[in-house]
Amino acid sequence: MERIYIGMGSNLAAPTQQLRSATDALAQLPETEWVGVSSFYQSDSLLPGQPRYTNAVAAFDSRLSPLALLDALQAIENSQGRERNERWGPRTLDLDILLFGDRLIDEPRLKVPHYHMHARAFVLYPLAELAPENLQLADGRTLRELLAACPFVGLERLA
Ligand code: ROI
Repeated sequence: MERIYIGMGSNLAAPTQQLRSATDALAQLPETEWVGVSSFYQSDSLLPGQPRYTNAVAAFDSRLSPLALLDALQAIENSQGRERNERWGPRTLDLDILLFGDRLIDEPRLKVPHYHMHARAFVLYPLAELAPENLQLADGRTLRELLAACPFVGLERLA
């Protein structure tokens, strides 16, 4: 079993509901033991002109392979109405593999740790609710160090 962290995001069609449905779907993945989900956080889109996002992080232990998990995540995205037209466009549901145990994966379909997680408050703060602060990310920096360099600005934690 490897500990996996998934970043979830939505900015269309009732984002909070989208993340709740996605959480339920993740908790039912085969060969997987559920750990938990963070609080939900709202923030402005990094790209102007899009609705605000709701983001959260989920954690579980799994025996699925990384690509089998990626397929399962894309099936969940599609079942929740994800349309893949413009890159970085608004979306009903985005599920990203942030960390997969301590693996470094560099394949055409999948790069882990996730590229942009190191500097995004809407990933790091929910991750910190679930992961130990001494968790090491790819380049050897710890979650604690990344949080220290990433102010809690523009994030609104939902009740
Ligand atoms: N902005 C926020 N706040 N949350 C996201 O998940 C998110 N995802 C994206 C872009 C458009 C970069 N902006 C985001 O893909």
